Amino acid sequence: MKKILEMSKKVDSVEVVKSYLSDKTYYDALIIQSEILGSSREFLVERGFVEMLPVIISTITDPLNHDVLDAQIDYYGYKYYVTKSMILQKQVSVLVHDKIFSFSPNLRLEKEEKYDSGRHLIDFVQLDIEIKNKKREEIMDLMEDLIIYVIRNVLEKYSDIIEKYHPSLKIPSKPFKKISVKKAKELYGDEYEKLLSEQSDQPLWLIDFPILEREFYDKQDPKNSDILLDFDLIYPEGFGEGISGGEREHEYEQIVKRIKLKGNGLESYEDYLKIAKEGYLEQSAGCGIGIERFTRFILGLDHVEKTRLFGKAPGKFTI
Ligand code: ASN
Repeated sequence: MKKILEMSKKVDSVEVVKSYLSDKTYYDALIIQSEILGSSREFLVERGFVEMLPVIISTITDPLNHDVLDAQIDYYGYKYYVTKSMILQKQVSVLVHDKIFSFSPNLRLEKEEKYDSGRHLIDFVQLDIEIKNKKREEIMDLMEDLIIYVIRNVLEKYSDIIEKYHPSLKIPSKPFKKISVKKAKELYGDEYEKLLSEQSDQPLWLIDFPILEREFYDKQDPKNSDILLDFDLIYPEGFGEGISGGEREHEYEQIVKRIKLKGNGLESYEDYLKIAKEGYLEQSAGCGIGIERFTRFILGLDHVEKTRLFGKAPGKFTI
């Protein structure tokens, strides 16, 4: 905590406005991002998805697999969590409509060291999707189509902007390569994600994460209990991770087992566990694609903070 106060800085609000007006990147990034939002929505609605409004605060949220500072709101003596991801709400939402999506704002108070990744904002938006009774392969296939659809539209409409920022951008070809985390570690060592991304010129899938490396809601592989039926999308050219998702745990006993395995207490999930115990949760699979990261990749920018107005990068305090 002390280190954060020493290193983090307040950014002058007038300087922020001046940079928006002098650096054309913001202007162009907003045009591209607007196209990403519109094209993604069009793509999903065309395939029968129903859009739901995002959940900003709730009695339950994603525990995440990595450490962030906590964000809670006290409301008449009860505790609301600010959404870190809508995963647990998505599992409930597919009971109402089989195929749902939402542009979901997530608050993750990342430690300031994350700034250098170029990929982190503490307040970002992910396009979260979930489908009832689907396998992960169908989600991956859908996301390949979505990425191709969006990039094609961007290139068709805004080739002048792309030419200026990321002239080597091309429409990826299907199917994207898949590599298990185990295999990737054998080939590249601990820096596998970074190296895979840097050495690739096409997006690719990392699959089968070891059970303790991801959250409790990603489904354990019934054929190999050490791994999960999940995936990450890795952008090429060093742009790193852009999607994570998987099949979900939906059975009460298994969920409890998985929460305990991660060393988490059950108290924070009381409302979620009640629903699971009553047998309401069903099989589903889904994922989330970070909008700012997608924009950064398409434009080939060095940092996601350039992809939106009022972006909050780790360690910065700003309007
Ligand atoms: N959106 C992700 C998923 O659907 C979860 C996350 O962002 N942590 O799996």
